[in-house]
Amino acid sequence: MKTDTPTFRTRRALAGMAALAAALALAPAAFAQSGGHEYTVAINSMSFDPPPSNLKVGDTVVWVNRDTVLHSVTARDHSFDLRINPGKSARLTVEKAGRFPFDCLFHTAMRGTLVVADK
Ligand SMILES: [Cu+2]
Repeated sequence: MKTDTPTFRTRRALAGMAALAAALALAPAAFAQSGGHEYTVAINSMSFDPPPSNLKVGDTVVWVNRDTVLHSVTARDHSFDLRINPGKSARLTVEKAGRFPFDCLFHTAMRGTLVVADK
């Protein structure tokens, strides 16, 4: 009799459920963090796509690096500084209103400005 196979399957199933439960537990925290809108800004061919024009405090910008080199999204006043590897993304939740010029530390011709309104 092979009695160890069902036990093995049960263990694997339990491990899978534990991982799923952990993922579900993280989800509400991620939503609670922001509460604002989420926008995606791609980085393509060594330039930033235009940021959203209607950003408000509490909104989140997800930067997606579609290039094959490392980029940064660095505020000139250093209020934010993200490093984004090729094919990866990074999230930035904007916490104060104002104009925030930014560039890429590695390619200084890459520039943009985040304009953030009050809530
Ligand atoms: Cu760059």
